[in-house]
Amino acid sequence: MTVRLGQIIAAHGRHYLAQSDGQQWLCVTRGKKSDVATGDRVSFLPTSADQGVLEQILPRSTFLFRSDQYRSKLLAANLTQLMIVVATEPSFSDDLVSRALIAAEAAGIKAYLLLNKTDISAPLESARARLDAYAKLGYPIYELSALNQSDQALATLKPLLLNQSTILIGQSGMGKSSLISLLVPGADIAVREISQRLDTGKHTTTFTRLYRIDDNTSVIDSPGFQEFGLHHLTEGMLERAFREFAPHLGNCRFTNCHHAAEPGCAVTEAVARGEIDSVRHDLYLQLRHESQQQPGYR
Ligand SMILES: Nc1nc2c(ncn2[C@@H]2O[C@H](COP(=O)(O)OP(=O)(O)OP(=O)(O)O)[C@@H](O)[C@H]2O)c(=O)[nH]1
Ligand SMILES: [Mg+2]
Ligand SMILES: [Zn+2]
Repeated sequence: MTVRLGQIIAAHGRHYLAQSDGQQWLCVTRGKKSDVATGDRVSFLPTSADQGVLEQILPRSTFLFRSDQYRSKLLAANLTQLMIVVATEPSFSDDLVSRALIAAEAAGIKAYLLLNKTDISAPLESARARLDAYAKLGYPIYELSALNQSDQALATLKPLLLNQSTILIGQSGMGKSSLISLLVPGADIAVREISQRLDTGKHTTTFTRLYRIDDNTSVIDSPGFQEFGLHHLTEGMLERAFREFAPHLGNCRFTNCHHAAEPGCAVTEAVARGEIDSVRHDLYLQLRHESQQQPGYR
């Protein structure tokens, strides 16, 4: 059989589901190589009517990583944008939202925030107030209710997704899969089928899954996360990922300034004047600390 081209639409352990011409193929990698991610464009050699062996990963336009002290994990490849889903209830973590934004900046992809479950009115105002900090940084925020105002949610999302490769990420229970099933009717069923094929046997979101909406539009559902390590980002990547630092970079007294305790640091001076949120600067220091904790880093 001849080699085919496809896109990875789901990854679980060392099993991958590739879509090629509307058909799905359960693929494995040769040997131990397993740096394949959802969204990857691949070539594979069919070994039966619906199975194959991955040959090559085609060059990626973008890649989104998270990492801990020991290794980094490719969450998805070839994205153009990331939507962070938060909700009125359960409450969301600002630390995680900020980390996801930093990951998007580092990957060079656009980032949005979606506030879901606006039908739950009691916590709505405080959620809005908290999100205002991200709006001030220039990140667009959209309000939705996947359950109670699904038509409106669709009308909001569709134009944002058009001709983009989008991933929805966020903590568990925020409503990522609910939004996806509005966009892709039958998505629930597809996940259940894939769970069986990839042998997870679970119905909740346990792996990333790409849904193709049209030739140029796709959306990825991902499992909720409880932490978002960014150990792989270097200091230089970090300072550029905090977009509000940009006007100040290059104005520090020392060219190799770490923006921590150095005299004449333009960034910490901006923090002192209230132009940069001190919570964000603290996160920068924390991430810088984490990036230095890499004993056996690959
Ligand atoms: N009230 C209300 N509930 C919602 C809304 N959207 C989703 N939910 C509920 O929130 C719960 C979690 O929704 P999911 O879509 O599974 O959340 P998720 O982000 O995919 O969660 P994980 O897969 O665990 O990461 C479900 O019980 C949904 O019915 C909404 O707009 N309003
Ligand atoms: Mg889900
Ligand atoms: Zn500085």
